[in-house]
Amino acid sequence: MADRRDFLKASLLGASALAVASQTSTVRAASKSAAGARVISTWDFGIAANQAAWSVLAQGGHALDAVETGVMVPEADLKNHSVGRAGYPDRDGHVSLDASIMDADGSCGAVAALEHIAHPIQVARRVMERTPHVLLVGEGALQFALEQGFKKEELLTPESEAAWKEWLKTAQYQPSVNSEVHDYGKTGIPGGKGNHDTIGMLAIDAQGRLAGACTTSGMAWKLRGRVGDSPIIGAGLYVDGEVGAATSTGVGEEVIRNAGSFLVVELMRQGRTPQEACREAVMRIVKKRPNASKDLQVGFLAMNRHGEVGAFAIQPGFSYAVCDAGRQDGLVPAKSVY
Ligand code: SD4
Repeated sequence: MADRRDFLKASLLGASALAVASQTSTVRAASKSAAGARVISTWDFGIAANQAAWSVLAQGGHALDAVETGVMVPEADLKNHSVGRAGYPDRDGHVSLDASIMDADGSCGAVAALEHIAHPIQVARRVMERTPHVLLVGEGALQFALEQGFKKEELLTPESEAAWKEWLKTAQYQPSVNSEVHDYGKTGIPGGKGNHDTIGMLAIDAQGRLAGACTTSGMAWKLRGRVGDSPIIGAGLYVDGEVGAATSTGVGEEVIRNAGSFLVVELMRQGRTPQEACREAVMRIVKKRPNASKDLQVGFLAMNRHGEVGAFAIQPGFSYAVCDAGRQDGLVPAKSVY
């Protein structure tokens, strides 16, 4: 009897050991197929977004699919008031969204001032893949999204509406270009807790393919029709498979003025590391507008074609999330001018 019990016990142990072994080999197989893959994104909400992107990369998936999947996480997050659904509205109470997506070969698509569609990044990808254009805006972007089968929804949540009404009480209806500092930052520090804004995500997959995505509700309480850097290819996002990729967060007007993400990629092309390139692009902004820069935040995030990453910001507080086969929840504080 004892022999039989021992035999059964040994068999069960063997079976569970086999199950563990086969699980381990699945994990190993996944990380083997994901070797060299990496995804990075702006701010701490990037951790959850990266994990969604990683679920694509870990299966050996394409960087473009990974970044689209990843940024849909904050787009759907009702607690996030700066990306997608539940984003803070413009001065007149309309939630209007900007997004762009770009592949390593220069294919790209974007939407700006898009209302009523919860996942603008998906519409941006459709612009890229199903039209001869790069950027659709406003009513036309909405019309295209509806033709593509996206659902028209009210994106203004009661919480965002209440925040907007609170703002109206004291703002005298004046839009502020740097609302992250003055209006919704509890600490008053740009990039501080409660100040998080755009998600820009860059990925390299196991086959060495780069891609990027960027999505935002833009500046809170902006003028109706205002478009930031995020949907402007070369400003809020740029990818060149031969060199690297860059994205930005912060005051979009400053990034557009300097063609920021394009500049970061070009600097990497000239031999700068990702961090050096981000720093130089930040310094370009500061040099042109030294006084204004004391009170505004811009952060760049970059990845080169070898998967090396770097970032730099004007103000302290900017951080970025990193996820690869070694670590899925890394958060790195970026260096800054001040
Ligand atoms: C914009 N860069 O619309 C975006 C949003 C942002 O702090 O990051 N705001 O300008």
